[in-house]
Amino acid sequence: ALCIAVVMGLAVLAAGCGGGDKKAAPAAPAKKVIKISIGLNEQSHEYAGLKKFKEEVEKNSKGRYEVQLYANAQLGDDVKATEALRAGTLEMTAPSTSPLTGMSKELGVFDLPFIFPNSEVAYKVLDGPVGQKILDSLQSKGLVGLAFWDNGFRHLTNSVREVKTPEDVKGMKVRTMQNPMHLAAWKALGANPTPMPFSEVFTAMQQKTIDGQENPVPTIYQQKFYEVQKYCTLTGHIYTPFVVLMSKKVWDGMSKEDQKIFKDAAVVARDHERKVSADMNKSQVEKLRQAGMTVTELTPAQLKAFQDAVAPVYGEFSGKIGADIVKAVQEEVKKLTKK
Ligand code: TK8
Repeated sequence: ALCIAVVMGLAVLAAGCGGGDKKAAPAAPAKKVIKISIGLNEQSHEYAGLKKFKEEVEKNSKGRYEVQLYANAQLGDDVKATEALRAGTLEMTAPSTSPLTGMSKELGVFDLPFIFPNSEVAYKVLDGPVGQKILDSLQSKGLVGLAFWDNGFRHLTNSVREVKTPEDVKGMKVRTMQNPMHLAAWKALGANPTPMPFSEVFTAMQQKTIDGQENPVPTIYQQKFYEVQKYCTLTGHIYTPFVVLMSKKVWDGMSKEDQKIFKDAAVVARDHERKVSADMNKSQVEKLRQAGMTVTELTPAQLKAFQDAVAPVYGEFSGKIGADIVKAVQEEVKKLTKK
């Protein structure tokens, strides 16, 4: 009966049932472990950001925190990992915003096709007051958004044929993220979209249960999608950010100083991650070609055909996302592109 405490864990057991006459040296306070999980692999721009984040947190907390990194959806895909944060069973994750619009409708503004003309404008909106407002909307969902990192402009790949026009995607089975706007956009183009978590995509392409998928160049290259996809068209149809999230339960248990360490680290790492992503976007189009892919750049007229085909998505979804937030982003974009 004495050692019934064993069920309460080893520490209790050691303290309660040990010899008791050895004087233990004052123990150093235990490091607090923060686990952070992502879906991409260790070669990704996102993982480069995580390494920087870890370095910053551990340095600035003088080793009081240990940040453990998990790639390849080891602790769950975007939706599962985010749910674990809400439950308080995982500390951090950095998913794409798109599969989370069921939890927070405001995030859906990024899923409107062609809403950002380029990364610079996207970064300014994401890092400015509108982006902050969207991050704040996560608090009521049990999530604290620390920063937006770069996932990037998404491009179509497939194993069937070269795509230059919407007609070319007719009937094509395209995997999308679990997001209603992505589904609507691909339906509008005449494709046959299938939502699926990221970790299942490679195998689905290999087994040809899907013909294609869409992701930014660094992901297509680093995840070796060229091994199972022959064609890539630089459609750039949607810009998706990553959002660096912490469980609100964990966040609320931290001192103000520690909260600041994490917030600052997410911002420093963001700038590093975006730089790595930009470099990869620059160098890896050529690498995809060298790996045997046919990479197609669209003419402005060809691109316009895609833009026109997906334009109805705005009418269908703006109200659901929140007309005010859609307008706020569009106005910011307009201001920033004028200069
Ligand atoms: C990784 C995903 C990925 C995203 C996707 O967890 O699902 O296609 O682009 O980066 O978030």
